[in-house]
Amino acid sequence: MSLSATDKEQISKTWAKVSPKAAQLGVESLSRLLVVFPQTKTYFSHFADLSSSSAQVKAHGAKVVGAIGQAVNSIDDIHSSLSKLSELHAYNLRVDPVNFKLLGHTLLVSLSAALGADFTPEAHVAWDKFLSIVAMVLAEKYR
Ligand code: HNI
Repeated sequence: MSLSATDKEQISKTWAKVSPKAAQLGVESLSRLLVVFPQTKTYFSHFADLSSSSAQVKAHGAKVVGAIGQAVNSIDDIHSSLSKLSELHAYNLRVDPVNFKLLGHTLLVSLSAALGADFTPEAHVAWDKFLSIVAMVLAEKYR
């Protein structure tokens, strides 16, 4: 899968709109992940509080979206941008790759809520493709 020039334009245009609220986007998508797919909570059993008001969930959501922002800024080389994180998730955290797709889904929902009418079908397909690539790159060190 690869992103077309139009996809890249859509992503940079919509990212410019949501990036000032990146931390909020992060906590919302992570909170949705933990509520909608509660099996994902197992990876965060070391967090004292898993509610959306949890300082740990907020901090972690901000980190995740920070990495998404870096990948957006290196859209022509997502592999290099996420290479260290790919190693961390595969070798240290051992997160089952199915979960990357679940987070991709909750990120899409949060993007849609944040962008409203600007989340056009063209923006939607671009982000869906982009997040699938992110999920694939994060899982590529597993075997
Ligand atoms: Ni993920 C740590 C980015 C999906 C479980 N994760 C991070 C960090 C970033 C990050 C950034 C912080 C690294 C550091 O401190 O050096 N994670 C991402 C991205 C995605 C993703 C970009 C997908 C879009 N991570 C997931 C998923 C799970 C997950 C789907 C589990 C359901 N991540 C973790 C855990 C940690 C983590 C667990 C360590 C948290 C901690 O602070 O102990």
